[in-house]
Parts: sequence; structure tokens; C-alpha cells
Amino acid sequence: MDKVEIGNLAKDCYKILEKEIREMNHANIIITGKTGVGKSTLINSVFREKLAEVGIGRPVTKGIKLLTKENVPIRIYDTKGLELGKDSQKETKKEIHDTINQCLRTNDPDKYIDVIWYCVNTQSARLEENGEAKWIDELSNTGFTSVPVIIVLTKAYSKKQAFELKKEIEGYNLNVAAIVPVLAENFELDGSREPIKAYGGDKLIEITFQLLPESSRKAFVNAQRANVKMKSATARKIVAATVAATFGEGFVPIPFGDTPVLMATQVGMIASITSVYGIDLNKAMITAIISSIVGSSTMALIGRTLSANLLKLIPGYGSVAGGLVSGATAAVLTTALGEAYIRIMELVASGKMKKEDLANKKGIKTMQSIFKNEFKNALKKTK
Ligand SMILES: Nc1nc2c(ncn2[C@@H]2O[C@H](COP(=O)(O)OP(=O)(O)OP(=O)(O)O)[C@@H](O)[C@H]2O)c(=O)[nH]1
Ligand SMILES: [Mg+2]
Repeated sequence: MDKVEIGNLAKDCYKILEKEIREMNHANIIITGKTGVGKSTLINSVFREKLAEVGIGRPVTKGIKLLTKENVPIRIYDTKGLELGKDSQKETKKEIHDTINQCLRTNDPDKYIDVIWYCVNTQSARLEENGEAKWIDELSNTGFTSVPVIIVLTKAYSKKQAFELKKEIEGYNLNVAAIVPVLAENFELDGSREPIKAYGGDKLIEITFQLLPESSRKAFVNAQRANVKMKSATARKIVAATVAATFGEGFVPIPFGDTPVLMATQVGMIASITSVYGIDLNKAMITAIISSIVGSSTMALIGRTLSANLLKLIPGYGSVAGGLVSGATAAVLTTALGEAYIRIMELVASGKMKKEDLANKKGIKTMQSIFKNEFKNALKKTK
């Protein structure tokens, strides 16, 4: 493939990606709880941008701030810490209900509040004091609509303490969907002891996901970072769907000589996986990714392997015009491409590879070796 062809594929891929992001709905979450319970820390740890720090805060009501960031398909409504007084509690609840109702009145599902995270400090006193339990119980129903509430037990340094508090709250039979202990950031102990490792964020993301309407789920998977498995599982579904599609296409051109390995379906797959990981790639990065996949050394390997192993096995191959093979072969290539691309996105998402490196020599080498490996793996599975 020449530079122009690769450039065109990259352009297509970029266009699809832009469109996906532009058309994606948002997930909308209200987060509330007493002052200092760890709301901001939680937001910054479970989403892929530190929204509580870098997000643009726009006041919605006196006590509610909307946190957003461009290209992150989530809206966080951060409430000012709840004070203990009855009047303050009443006012905060009214503001929350007003916000939910207002969003509902837009008649735009993209704006609807999907879930409320109510944060309780795991070390806090019993919930029935100050009427907090009753307050939580009344939170989910605004009079017009009902929004699920998850109680997040924040700063859950001690799992035992979190477990006991959870039991206690369960005893109140509140109108809540789940109670989830989370330690959002490692807790450093003094002296030589190991810090207590952060945990629970992945669980909170999983439970929240289950409560979301279908229309918000894509956005939520994109915006979250605490649940890596959710990203890879979603990406693998996309690969499986693409494999099924290429199968359906029957005979598909494969990369002998100058024939492009990447067809529209695979380009779409790459764009969709990128959007699952929520990694902002520019055109140069996408071009580098595509050229490292269809680059000559990779293609040579594929060509050799395929002609040695696979083509012989495909009945009637000899009668097919040169360069056309069955859906089975296309499936191997698509699987390899998808798996390799997931590996690359994981490296970038986990910080093991800088996305800027995708466009340089080192990055291209890494990607080529990943793709070759995945190609061999995919081929093995067919045997
Ligand atoms: N180690 C550790 N510290 C935490 C955790 N959650 C909160 N903290 C600390 O607790 C303090 C308060 O956390 P914030 O996230 O600012 O609490 P907040 O609810 O946003 O507070 P307000 O916005 O003022 O109501 C900060 O010093 C955090 O570093 C956690 O999971 N682990
Ligand atoms: Mg805060």
C-alpha cells in the first residue's frame, strides 16, 4: 500500500471516530454527601480525566456545580457538601430534585440524570443521627421521576468497618440500588508499613453501568477508567461483530502485494475501539497505527503465513481469482487486527505507552510486533 492509500484509510478512520464521539450521548451523574467525604477524590479516580480538577465547573443552582470536559461524554453534577442542619439538608434535596426534574423537562434523553451517588464516609457516625438515613431514602423520588441511588462508602480504609457500615445501612431498608465500599486513592500509613491499596472503583463502575439506560452506556464505558475489564469486554464485542460482518461478506480481498488489508469494516472497528477507550488520537497517530499494521514487514509475514498454512486448506482456492480468499481468512485477519489494537489501546490507557509514541519509530515497532503476535495467535486458534 502506498502513502496515499494509507492516508485515505486514516482519514476515513478519523472521520468515523469524530462522528462517533460527536453523536455519543452523555452519562449524567449527581454526586452528593457531606463536606469532605471524598466526592472530588472519587470523581478524579474513576473517570479518565480529573474532572473535579480540570473540569469546567458551571453553577447549576446555588449548591450544584456541573463538571464537564470537552470530548469526555459524562456530566457530573457535584453538590456542595451537605451540612448537618435540617434547613441545609432540605435545601440541598430540593436543589437535587429541581435539577433532575429540569433535565427531564428537556425531553432529551441525553440530558436525563441517570444515577445518584450518595457518599458516606466509612468512618462516620451512625446514619440515623441527623436524619441522614431518611434523607437518603427520599432522594431517589422527585415526585415526577425516580432515579436510582447508590450509596458509596468512601475512604473505606478498613474493609471490616465498611462491611459493618454496609450491614447497618442495609438494616434501614432504604430506597437504594446498592451500597458499595470504595477506597479511591491509596491510603498511606506512617512508618514502614505498606499503604492500603485503593479498591472498589471497578465495582462501583460495574454496578452503575447495570443501572444505566442503554442510551448512556457507551458514553459511560468511554468516560470511566476504573474498570479496565469493562473496556476490553466491550472492545471484544466490537471485534466479534466485525468478524461476523466480514464473514458475511464472503470473499474478501487480502493483502498480497498491493491489496489493502484494511477494508471499511476494519477501519470502522478501529474507530469504535478507540472510542471505547476514550483516547483522543489525532490524524498523525491514526496514520501511524494503520501504516504499522499494513507496513511491508507485517504484510510479508502475513502473506507468507497465509499462503503456507491457510490458503491450501481452503477448498477451491485455486479457482478463485488471485487475491481473493474466504471469510475464514478474513476472520483471522480481523481478529488479529482487533486484538492487537486492543493491546495497543490498553498500553496507552494504562500509561505504559504514551500516545505521542504511536507516531514515532519506537511506537511503530512495538505495534508491528504486537500485530504479528496477535496474527500468529489468531491463526493458531483456527487449527
Ligand atoms: N487516601 C485517601 N484519601 C482520601 C480518599 N478520599 C478522600 N480522601 C481525602 O479526604 C479529603 C477530602 O476529600 P475530597 O475529595 O476533597 O472531599 P469532597 O467530598 O470533595 O469535599 P468537599 O468538596 O469540600 O465537600 C482530601 O484530603 C482527600 O485527599 C481516599 O479514597 N483515599
Ligand atoms: Mg469536592
